[in-house]
Amino acid sequence: MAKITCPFCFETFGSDKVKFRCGNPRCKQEEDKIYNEGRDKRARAMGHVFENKAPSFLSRLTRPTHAARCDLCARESDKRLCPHCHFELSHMAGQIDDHIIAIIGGRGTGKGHYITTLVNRLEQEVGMQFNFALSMQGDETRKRFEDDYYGPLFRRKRLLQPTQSASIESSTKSPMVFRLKLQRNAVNLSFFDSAGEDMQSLDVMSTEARYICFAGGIIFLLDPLQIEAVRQQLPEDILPPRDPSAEPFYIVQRLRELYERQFRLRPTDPVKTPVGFVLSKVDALLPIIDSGSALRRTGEHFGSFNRADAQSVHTEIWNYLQSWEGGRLTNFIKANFSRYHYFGISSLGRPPSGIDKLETVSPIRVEDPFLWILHQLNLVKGMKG
Ligand SMILES: Nc1nc2c(ncn2[C@@H]2O[C@H](COP(=O)(O)OP(=O)(O)OP(=O)(O)O)[C@@H](O)[C@H]2O)c(=O)[nH]1
Ligand SMILES: [Mg+2]
Ligand SMILES: [Zn+2]
Ligand SMILES: [Zn+2]
Repeated sequence: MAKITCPFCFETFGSDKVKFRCGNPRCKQEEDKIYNEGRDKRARAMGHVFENKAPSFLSRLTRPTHAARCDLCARESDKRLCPHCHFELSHMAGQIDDHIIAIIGGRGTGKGHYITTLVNRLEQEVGMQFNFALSMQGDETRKRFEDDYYGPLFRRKRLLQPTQSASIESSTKSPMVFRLKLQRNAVNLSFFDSAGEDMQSLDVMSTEARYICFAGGIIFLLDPLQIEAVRQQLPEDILPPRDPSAEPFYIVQRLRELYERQFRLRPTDPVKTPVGFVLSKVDALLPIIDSGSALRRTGEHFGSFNRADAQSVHTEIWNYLQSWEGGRLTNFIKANFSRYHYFGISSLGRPPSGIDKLETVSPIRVEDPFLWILHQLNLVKGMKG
């Protein structure tokens, strides 16, 4: 029997235990207490929830329980729910691999813009180069991605709003689920966009951002515009206000502590989850970095992860961090994480100018960290370059 781990409450259960939600608008609409409980939602009528009553022995053997008949109206429904929290599971949950990708980092480091431009790149050029097909799973994901990410940035050409803490906005705790079709197989990717606000304390992180510990890969954004040595070299009008809570060094330490707590790591055990440490907003750095910098060209991953190119970015970013932060960040990372890589990206391609509409969105290297994680998960090949 296939096991499913719910990407909302992280309980694991057999696929025969799933419940269903009736999709017939004329069937009974009822308050779903279990759904509301985990989400601090006000009562609203939703489709009737029912169990798949004793599927026949034969049908169990021949096919997984994809759909079941409603006990009230007899209409078939394929909306499968986690039995513990009533999260709507993706179609193939339990049959294809699920990977959780957590995007974390302090307030205003650029996580929201990153996810939006990454998905857009994956749907376009990168998708073509790798023969990927990306699709969204479920109405919640489609609506949220359109309303909070794609719509504002690409249709209305506006900057995104700060993400609300998961303690007041429960959707922050929910993943956006994508299906990625690769050349030979398909996987579900659950993207979690965290609120920088929730990264400020270990207790909040461990309750509101528990998914981090279940992640198969972490994209950790660092804002270079919060690094003092960088601020001194750049014109003031492109600098965001100082925010000590976005300080990368402290958030990296909290991430480490989170793993120690959750998995009882000893101080000498490294975190083994792949973590891409990603310098965001590198567009703003172009005036002060080397003219031969790798950040001025593209990653050239034509169907496989370009390791040589990634290595040159890694070394370059390591060097910058070393000279700006004096080694405390890079040394801490080296001592505490065993699979990590440095990257540099820009989602917008140029510093946004105040309240105006964005003229263009031309991302730099946003796919690099993501492709590296897929490579770490053995989903895409690497090439020496
Ligand atoms: N120069 C430059 N600025 C950027 C870029 N991406 C984001 N920003 C700026 O950073 C601000 C914050 O970006 P968000 O993506 O909302 O940051 P976040 O990490 O999601 O922040 P929280 O939701 O508060 O955790 C934006 O309003 C932009 O002003 C970029 O690629 N280049
Ligand atoms: Mg955000
Ligand atoms: Zn659940
Ligand atoms: Zn019904």
